Amino acid sequence: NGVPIDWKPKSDPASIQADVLQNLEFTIGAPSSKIPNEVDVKTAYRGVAASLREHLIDAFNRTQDYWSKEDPKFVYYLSAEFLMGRSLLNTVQNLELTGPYSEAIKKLGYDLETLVDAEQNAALGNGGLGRLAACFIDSMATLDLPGWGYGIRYKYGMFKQAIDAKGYQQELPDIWLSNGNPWEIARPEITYKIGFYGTVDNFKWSPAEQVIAKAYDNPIPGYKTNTVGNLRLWEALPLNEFDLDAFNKGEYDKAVEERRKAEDISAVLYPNDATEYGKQLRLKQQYFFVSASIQDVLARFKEKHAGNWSLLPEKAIFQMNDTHPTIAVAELMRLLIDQEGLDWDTAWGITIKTLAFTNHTVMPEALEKWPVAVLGKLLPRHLEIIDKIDTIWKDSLKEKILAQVEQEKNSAPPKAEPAAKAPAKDDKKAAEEEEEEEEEEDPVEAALSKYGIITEIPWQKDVKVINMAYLAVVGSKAVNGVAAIHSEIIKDTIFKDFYEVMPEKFQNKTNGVTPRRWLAWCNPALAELITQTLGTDAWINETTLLAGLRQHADDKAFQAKWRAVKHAAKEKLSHKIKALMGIDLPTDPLYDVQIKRIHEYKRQYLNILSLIYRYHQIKTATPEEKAKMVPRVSIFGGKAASAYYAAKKIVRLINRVGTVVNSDPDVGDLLKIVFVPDYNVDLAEVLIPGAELSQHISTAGTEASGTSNMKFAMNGCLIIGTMDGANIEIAQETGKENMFVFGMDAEDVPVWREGKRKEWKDYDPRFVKALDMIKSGTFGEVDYFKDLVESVSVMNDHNNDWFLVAPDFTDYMRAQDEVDKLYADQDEWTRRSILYTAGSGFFSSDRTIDQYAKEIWDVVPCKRH
Ligand code: 26Y
Repeated sequence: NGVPIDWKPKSDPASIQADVLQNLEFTIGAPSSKIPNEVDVKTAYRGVAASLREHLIDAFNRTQDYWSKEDPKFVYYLSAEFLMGRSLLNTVQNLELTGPYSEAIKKLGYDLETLVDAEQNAALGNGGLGRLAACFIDSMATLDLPGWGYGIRYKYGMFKQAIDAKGYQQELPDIWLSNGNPWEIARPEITYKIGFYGTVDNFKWSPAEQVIAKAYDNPIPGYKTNTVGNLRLWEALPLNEFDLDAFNKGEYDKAVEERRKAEDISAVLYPNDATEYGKQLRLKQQYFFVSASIQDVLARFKEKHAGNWSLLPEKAIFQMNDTHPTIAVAELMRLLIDQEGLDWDTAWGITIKTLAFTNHTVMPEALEKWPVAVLGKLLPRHLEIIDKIDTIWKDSLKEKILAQVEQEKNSAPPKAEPAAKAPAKDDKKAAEEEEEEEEEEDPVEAALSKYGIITEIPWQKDVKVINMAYLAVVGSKAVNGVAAIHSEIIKDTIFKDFYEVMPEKFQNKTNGVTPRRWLAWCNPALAELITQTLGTDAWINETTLLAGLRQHADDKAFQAKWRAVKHAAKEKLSHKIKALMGIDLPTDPLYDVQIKRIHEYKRQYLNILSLIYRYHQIKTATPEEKAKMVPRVSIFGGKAASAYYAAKKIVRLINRVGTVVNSDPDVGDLLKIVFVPDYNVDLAEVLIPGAELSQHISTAGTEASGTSNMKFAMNGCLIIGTMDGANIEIAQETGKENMFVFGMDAEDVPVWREGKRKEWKDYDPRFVKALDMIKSGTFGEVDYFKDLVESVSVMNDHNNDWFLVAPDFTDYMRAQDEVDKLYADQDEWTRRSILYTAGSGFFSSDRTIDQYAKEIWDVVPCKRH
């Protein structure tokens, strides 16, 4: 029913050209006298985007209509972050309209690449977790899986990073909507009320404050399919726009106060990617988007299946992306009980079939724990619900525990648990003191307390917190880690007790990345060579076909072509850096790249220390020795969280070293060190194709997966890395002998931390030399870098060098020597490069999403023809 849609946007170059012109005038409002040649590039981009939007909306509406009619089970990906990057190229490519659009754009006097560069980055995410969500919705659409992403339409995304003349990181606001957003569809008619604060009386919540959530839809085109999925983002608005009364009394601030307070909720992305930011506004954001999303899903469900709530788990599953959306457990319960009138048990039975949870980290500081006082004030009814979940959950374990305690009484005393991470110094001390004071407890209660969703933090007596990860584990049908090793580690550490009582819930879903954006679209020359070689471009959706490259790896003629493509990508990268920073980079040296958030655990420090030593070697080398050295360009990129001082010092150190090395005439082209400011998705799209070596050197056991490692591998970039996260699986697929593997394993790390550190005095003389150079002022700012130096060189402090920079240094240097040696043999290097791409098929997010769909979601493709 409805109006038959017979108009369809046309796809031939002439029609596209006419359509762009029409959009420039009537959508954008450019004066016809200036069209097309006199409109600026940003305007031209908007005209083209508006035209493409018609194609998108057409396929979007047809897809959503079809899904609505077929009523399949949907997956809803709840994520506080979606790091989408730019859309123009991805849209035109996924819709398979690049040919005609390029031609039409040329006829209008522009070129596609220039317009692509005019787009602002949609950076509504911090790093890996947010970009993963973006890859996932791309794959969902490509696989025709009924699914939507749900998140927040932040007005300001990830801060822009500038590096000042002294090498400091500066944070600037990301005003990404200043040129409009042609890809979104505002839905003023789709709104929900979200309550905060207030009181609960006899289970009835009366919020003291309410805001409106307004929907914006972002069509997500699949590749080689008619399916266009949806990313629905919520904007916060006031219930009452404007207080005219106050305005008339001359109280202008008060007149807009409610609006400002509401708009604050969706104003900024928290630019923190691991350290918990226990701010009330963050919890407000989380509840805001979770409540709006669940209300939205339930409203659609009711339209179709009014009253039949037991059917909900057959029609919907919510995937919670880390702890950020886990208030969903309590919100779904609240809506089912308080609003729909279900009893507790029925609601709980539905809830635990309708939610699933992904963990992305074992770092305790990133696992959100909300103080009961904070959550109870903001969401009093939810606190009641969580409290009851906690009680029932622990009750359900009592019998088991009782039996266990009895058994333990009769056998040996239980062994101590390994600590996931030492708490910070003061916390540690406090915890020990507290341990001493502790009185004898009821053994059953003591054993049960490990399972508590609501707990006391040991170092802050009497402060009760809600462990959101535990709430999610209890309230979900499935819990997964993001790489094989990580999924094992969470069962042994942070969720050990939970795993023991419900092992069937725990799964692994190794991450993946979309081969469209991260190979086919960002590296068209390599894509073309692959297609030629394999005789088909089917690998873009069937990445396992890339394995077909293996048989060409030894072919010298093919190697030469492969090398030429890589060299052209290096040139493109070099031009980009020249344009951004004014630095001239030679293109013959080895291009070595480390790009990711700046973190102690990711160990950019290890990388720069080795480069400092390399600098020393160059300075002291004889001309003969110099002639034998392998020239290298080392590129860093990444943002430090604004309050993470150690990370900021590392940024500054890299920049200081770069300044000194790059201007030292003794060094010449043997070494260049570049810190590219404002690393983001569109820079990654140039950096990754141009890289020959990439560094994934986290302390073993700390990086859950990593996803850029997969992107580099796809683009034929060799990896130097630890046996951590997805590196392990990449090594399996590529051949461990082809990777520069070094450092301690995840099992060795706790052993070293616990005991060996204390006696450890085996500093590598090269490590000592590098630190000495910092200490003696080679890079200036001796005082500023003092604690950074001490953090890896004073071992008597239990917490120092937590990430094992010093003990892993020697093996890292050995691996780096191997890198240099291999680079001198270009045929062998190229052979390996080919093997990386050939072995990367497993790391497509299509594979990951297929596994989620089959093993967790129970969602099947629903494709309109
Ligand atoms: C608590 C809050 C401050 C917070 C905000 C963002 C905590 C964590 C994060 C983001 C975490 C993140 O990006 N984790 C990364 O997820 C990737 C996708 O699974 C992994 O590949 C990567 O190893 C992990 O660090």
